Amino acid sequence: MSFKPALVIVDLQEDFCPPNGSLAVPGGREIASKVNYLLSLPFALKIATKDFHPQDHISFASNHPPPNNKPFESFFTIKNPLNPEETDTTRLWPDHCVQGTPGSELIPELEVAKVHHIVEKGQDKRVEMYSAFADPFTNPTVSRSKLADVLHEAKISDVFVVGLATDYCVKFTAIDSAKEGFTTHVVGEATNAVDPSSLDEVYKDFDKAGVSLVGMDSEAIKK
Ligand code: VGL
Ligand code: ZN
Repeated sequence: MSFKPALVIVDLQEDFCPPNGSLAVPGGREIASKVNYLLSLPFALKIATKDFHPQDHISFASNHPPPNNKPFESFFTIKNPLNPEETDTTRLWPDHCVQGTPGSELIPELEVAKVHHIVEKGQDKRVEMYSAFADPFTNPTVSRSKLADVLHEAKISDVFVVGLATDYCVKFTAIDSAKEGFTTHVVGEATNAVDPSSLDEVYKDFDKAGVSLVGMDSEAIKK
């Protein structure tokens, strides 16, 4: 298959960025200049994703009773609403990226005019959906975005993932991209993590999934 790259910019939204984001990732806003540089390159498709939750979303600590409702600290077991035997443990967060709020907007530093498609995710209140492709359940999948269809229709060979956060939505989006059959790369300098101390583990997960971690100067981007 011939080389046809896509750039997927994950969740570069106000709530994930200092100074005012409710779930601000350290250095979140600073990656915009690197993402904009990548947007100036000839990727066949340039896609931005948005975390886009309803106010009653299951990942918000505020929607759970005490004492297990501490943002960042508490965990919750989600059952697949379509198959209660399948469960997943999820971390609870401050309210973030609520549909229609300023926190859900892409940051103004991002040159959004160069983006071909915006993919919204996380709308189903019943499940967490870090991946921009689908929620983690498989049997059956509860919620799927249009991302896989858009990439397959364009006959994309390689997906380059950037954005926020390395250890959550970037990670699961990249791993799902590899599962979808795309040769998948994460451009390290154009991401930042909620918990930078977890990055060694994240990079091992990339390795296991066949996702390559590349630099901004990678030949893979320029070819
Ligand atoms: C994300 C936590 C909760 C992310 C989204 O975009 O990485 N993290 N929702
Ligand atoms: Zn979220």
